[in-house]
Amino acid sequence: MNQILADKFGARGLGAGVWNLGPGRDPFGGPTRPDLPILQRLPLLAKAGITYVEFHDVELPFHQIPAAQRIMRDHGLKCGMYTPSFFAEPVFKDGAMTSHDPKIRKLALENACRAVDATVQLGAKVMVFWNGREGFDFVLAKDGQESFRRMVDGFNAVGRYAVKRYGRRSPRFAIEPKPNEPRANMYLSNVGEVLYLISRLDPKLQPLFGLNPETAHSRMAGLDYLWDVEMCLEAGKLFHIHLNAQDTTRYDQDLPFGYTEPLKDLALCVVLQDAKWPGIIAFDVKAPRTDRQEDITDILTTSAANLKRLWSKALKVDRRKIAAYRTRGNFTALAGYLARCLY
Ligand code: GLT
Ligand code: MN
Repeated sequence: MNQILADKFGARGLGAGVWNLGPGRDPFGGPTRPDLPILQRLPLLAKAGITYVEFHDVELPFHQIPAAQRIMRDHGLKCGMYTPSFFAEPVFKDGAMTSHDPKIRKLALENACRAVDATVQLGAKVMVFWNGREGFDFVLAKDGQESFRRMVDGFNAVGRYAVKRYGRRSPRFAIEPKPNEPRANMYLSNVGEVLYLISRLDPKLQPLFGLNPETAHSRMAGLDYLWDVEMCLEAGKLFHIHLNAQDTTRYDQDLPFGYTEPLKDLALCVVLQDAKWPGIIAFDVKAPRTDRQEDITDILTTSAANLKRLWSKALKVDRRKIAAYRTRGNFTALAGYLARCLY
């Protein structure tokens, strides 16, 4: 699998988060499987064909990095990205960088800086920020303009820390948009909003900031994921990618990549191939509650198999035909051509 990706366009391999292999909790019920210790999940990820693993700070705290690195070395794993968890702890219940409480904003900044150190220590090139609790459930609960300024100040402060401490070795920061869940309304809800935020950061730091668009998050908002990726590419801001699937606009499902909209996923592969995407192809999927412990990696092997199939088919899509359909304005026929390539 990884060879196919590498041979054909230089992508560095497949990624997945340790949280993808959870114990099957959902908002209405507790675990359905044993909660595997994080370090024990690493060999499973490797066995499923993953070469780049992703962690939150709460999953891999700084002092456990050496232990993780030993296991990673033994299993041929590298770290694809690291991310501070600004959503799990009660202290961040009303946001981290956008909290009203300056002490909480300070704590968020300290966590983010420690996550920068961990990212460097783990040799990852990217640190992700997901906007988990940044947002509001009730109108006027926050002053939107003030919240925006707090995010600008927060991201600037993290960027300044990283540059001061690591200079050109600083990781890059990929902000991951999501429209809602857990908050009713989340700040940085879509790609356009994040691009706007980046444009308001300190110009010297802007090159360090980009995006991590996720399939399900775009589709939850009723937006087209491919256009979101194309916008990131056009802006030179596609820093990371989280692929999965989503069954229309409802709660975040993190289904296997390629499951719900394979034709659009085929088109995504075409765009990534043409862009010569040099990064990791990372899945952000969730082993469903109904899968048994021994089947917990099915979600990853299914995603990887779907990607492999779609990737090979995308290589055969005739780009000249696409251009001709575009020129003639035969868009329905173009859709038919893509379907022929797929089925
Ligand atoms: C959380 C979220 C994901 C993010 C993770 C990184 S956490 O699971 O649903 O989309 O990528 O913080
Ligand atoms: Mn994600």
